Amino acid sequence: MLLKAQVQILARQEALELLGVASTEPFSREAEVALKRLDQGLMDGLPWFHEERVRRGADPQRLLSGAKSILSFAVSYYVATSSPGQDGQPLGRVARYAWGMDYHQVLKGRLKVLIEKLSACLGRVIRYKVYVDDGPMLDRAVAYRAGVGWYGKNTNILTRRLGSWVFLAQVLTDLELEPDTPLRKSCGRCRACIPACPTGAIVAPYVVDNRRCISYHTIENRGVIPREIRPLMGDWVFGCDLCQEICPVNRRVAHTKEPAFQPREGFTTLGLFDILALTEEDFQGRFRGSPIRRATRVGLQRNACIALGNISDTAAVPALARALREGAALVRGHAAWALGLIGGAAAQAALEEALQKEHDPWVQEEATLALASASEMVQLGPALARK
Ligand code: B12
Repeated sequence: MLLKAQVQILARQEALELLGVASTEPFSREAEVALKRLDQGLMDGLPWFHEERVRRGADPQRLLSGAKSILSFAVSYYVATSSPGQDGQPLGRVARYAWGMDYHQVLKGRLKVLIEKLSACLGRVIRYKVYVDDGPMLDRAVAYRAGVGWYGKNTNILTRRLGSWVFLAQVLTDLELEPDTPLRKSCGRCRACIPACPTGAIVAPYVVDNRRCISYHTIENRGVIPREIRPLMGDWVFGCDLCQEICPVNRRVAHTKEPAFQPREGFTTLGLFDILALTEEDFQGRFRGSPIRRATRVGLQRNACIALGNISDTAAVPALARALREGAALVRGHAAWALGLIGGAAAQAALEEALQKEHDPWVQEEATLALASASEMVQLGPALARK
């Protein structure tokens, strides 16, 4: 008991807000759920999320032999509003979790300090491993078992005090601590998050289909975003918060005071013309130490094209035309799509020019389809104006 109280005090010192303890029994039910989702193709597009990873991650003894307990932490990143955008250009939205510094580095550093201090208090070496998002451990399953929060229908862990705007972090350790019990709480009859997802990615309560999730497409998808998903993505360029913003549990939560997670200027929304113009060197420099780096430069430029298409302002035509001439193939194809959506004579001319020079078959296909849609709009223009 004394030990748990000591951990609590040290956690507070390291600004690790919510703490629970989970046993190291295998997470058999959660592994079954994850394996079923894999089988059903709901995790498609994440090659690193495979059967062996799930089996390993669900068995704490395989991660650290002799492990006796898991410390489960939740740390808020919530800030309500973003800073105003950059010099009048169209902006793309970034999910809140990426407004501040890279949480992997920040939290892992704190967890290590906590263990070092605890080790000094106890006068013995503690065997441990830390996990924050990027390891095989099933972070949500641990938080649920440790009583840190409950499963929301959008699959996020909801906490009483901080809502779902939390990062989850774990220390798997050989310390023997009294385990906590899961909370006796659920979302009840509330289903608000399900229709709030514009792509219908929450296919049933507690089930997200990765292939439809805006967060997946903008962050993890390294290829073409399906044509039917693109118009539904709005102006999101990195992640998505819609299923959390609608959640009533998230309504009255306090802002985080954590300096590392305060919104940084130029990270809460991204100037879309700036993104299209980024060189690899610019990209690495600007997003070093930010979760946004995960999307890669080409991925972010692809997302910027889609957002510009959805915003549909003709002021974006020159920037998109340049991307269609000079971007990577993935960017060129999505720039063509956006120009087709915006339409007008200038967009049409850019697409015609591209079609004369383009060698990539997929970009040719996108440009051909886009040209058909842009020309249709040019022809419909006068008719629409007469109405
Ligand atoms: C892969 C992944 C993604 C993928 C896939 C999402 C998905 N469907 O899992 C993508 C890129 C889409 C993604 C998006 C996001 N992610 Co993510 N992601 C992960 C990662 C690496 C693995 C998640 C996982 O195991 N998925 C497998 C599926 C099957 O799990 P699941 O849907 O969560 O279901 C589990 C439980 O809900 C439970 N469960 C579900 N149904 C049932 C039924 C029964 C009977 C039982 C017993 C259990 C159970 O068991 C399942 C297996 O553990 C974790 C970090 C980690 N290592 O755990 C972060 C993590 C889940 N992500 C996180 C965040 C912040 C996000 C985003 C909010 C970011 C954003 N704003 O864009 C979105 C949220 C989208 C959403 N609604 O899920 C946080 C979530 C924090 C929280 N409060 O829950 C995590 C925990 C990272 C962290 N350490 O902070 N993510």
